[in-house]
Amino acid sequence: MKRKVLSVLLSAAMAATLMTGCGQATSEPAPAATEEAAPAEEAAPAEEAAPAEEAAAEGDLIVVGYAQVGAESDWRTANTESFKTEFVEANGYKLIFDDAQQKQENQIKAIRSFIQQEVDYIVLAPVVETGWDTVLQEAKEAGIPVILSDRMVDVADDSLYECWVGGNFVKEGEDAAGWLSEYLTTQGRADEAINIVTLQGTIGASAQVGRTEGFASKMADTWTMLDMQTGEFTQSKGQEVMESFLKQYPDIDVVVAENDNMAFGAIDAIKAAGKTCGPEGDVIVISFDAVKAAFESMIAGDMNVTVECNPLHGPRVSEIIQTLEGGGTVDKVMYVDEGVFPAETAADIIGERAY
Ligand code: GYE
Repeated sequence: MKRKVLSVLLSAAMAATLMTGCGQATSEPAPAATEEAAPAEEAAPAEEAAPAEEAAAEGDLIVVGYAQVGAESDWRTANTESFKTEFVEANGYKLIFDDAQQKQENQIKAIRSFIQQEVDYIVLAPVVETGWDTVLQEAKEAGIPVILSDRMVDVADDSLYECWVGGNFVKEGEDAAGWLSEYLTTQGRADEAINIVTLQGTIGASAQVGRTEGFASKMADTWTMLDMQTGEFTQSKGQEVMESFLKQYPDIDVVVAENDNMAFGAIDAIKAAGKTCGPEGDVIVISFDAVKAAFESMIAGDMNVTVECNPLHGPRVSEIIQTLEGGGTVDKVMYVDEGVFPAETAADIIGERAY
């Protein structure tokens, strides 16, 4: 009962602090449960033993298990921070956080352990899309709602998860190609043969699948995709793959890095090979995420554009949980609005970037 009162209070606070841009926001939390006898409960006798009070307070917390992908990128770090800041006792939560080091088997283990611990909610940022049916069925049978955040799952039965909130990766890929098309036109290169290589994210991850697909769907006739290989969303692997691309292909016009960290690695590889990149350079660098370091890279003249992907899902997932706690319903799929930031905007925007 106390927990319900707390959740109603939180819902109001949450509504005020929610980030703008969370597309179709979840439905409003259920109306305040005014019939809840908050004052009687709040007026606990002062002499009540402290340990008992603490135990009661802990029992009131909403326990959330977060199966996180890993710590592979700046985006991921910002995402973890967002959850750790939001899911704190002061907001009525106990967070059990698990870093799966980019391995699905670790995420499956984490989910099973959350089920064993009887958490109230499971939040999953699935490393890849497939292979979740069994473990999500186990969560369903245990009566624990699963909220997907960031990446998507590909399951036969979509009742295995409550909802999903994240970026529109296909649109991000389309936006990247759209930017390139316009940029080449402004450079008088619209009819030129353009050679492209792609550093893909973790193969089978929604962010990889969507960005690759979105970009491919907008390829101009004059563009050739020379090669695509995974850089696992990490800077070191991005650098390594770009080094081998540069050895294999003497005439690369564009590198599409499916996240900023791989782009940073690619930029290092390009420079090490004695080439230049960015608006004044030999190779056009297109990236995704729009983390602060990408703006620094654009200001330094190395990167041409970054397509935004917002990682601050903590408050969004919290709002979803509060809505469900209040008996409300949420949309099954919730996209976050995202922008495109070319190099010429970087100096003006960098001050606003929080991560
Ligand atoms: O682009 C990348 C991270 O799934 C959107 O994962 C996320 C991606 C993000 O490692 O930097």
